[in-house]
Amino acid sequence: MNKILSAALIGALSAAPAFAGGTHGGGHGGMEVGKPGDAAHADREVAVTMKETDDGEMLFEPSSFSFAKGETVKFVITNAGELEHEFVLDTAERNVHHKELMAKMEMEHDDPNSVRLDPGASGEVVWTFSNPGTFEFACLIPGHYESGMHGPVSVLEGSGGTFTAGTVKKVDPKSGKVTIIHEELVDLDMPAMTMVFRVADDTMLEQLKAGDAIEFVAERVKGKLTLTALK
Ligand SMILES: [Cu+2]
Repeated sequence: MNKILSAALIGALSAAPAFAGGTHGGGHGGMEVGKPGDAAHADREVAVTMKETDDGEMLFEPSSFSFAKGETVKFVITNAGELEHEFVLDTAERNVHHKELMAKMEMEHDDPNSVRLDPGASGEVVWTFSNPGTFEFACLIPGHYESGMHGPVSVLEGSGGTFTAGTVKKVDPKSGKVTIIHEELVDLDMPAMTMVFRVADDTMLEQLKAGDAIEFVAERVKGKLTLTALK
């Protein structure tokens, strides 16, 4: 009897979160992707462009992001296209679910994790990435996600390491390595020189090109010098 009762209870309990997950709590309190940030205390500002291409694609530029856990980012988003677009930050799972809802009904949001923009308009999302993981930015207007409007946001476990200035000399996507001419690496007790680093996440490579002035955190990960955060 007890067993049957607890099985029923577990059934009821596990059904409840699935149902609750179907509701639409964008931006209220804590989300997995983080929480609304304070623009006055943003750690950095990034420009994002939304547009369509001549061959029918719709896209974001840049197409991926990588941040350190705890960073507050001010996204300055411009719709350079001829259609309405939106920028939504969330988990990929929630974006897919949200997209399905939007395909069924006309929805407009005013949540802090998103902004919807008319052609030619600009807007902002200020967001604190409080949890490590891989998240997603996307446009959930029907058909737009499928046309290319989504990309990964990697939030790397912040080490609290010291940021060091450097200049990118070379990016090698094949080997997953980047060569940086850098200042003294205080945490690693290394003088200024040019060195090859691995990256903690491949999306970091997409953000780097030769000649870029960057600030980065380098750590030994499994004995190898690795970039763990980037500005
Ligand atoms: Cu769009």
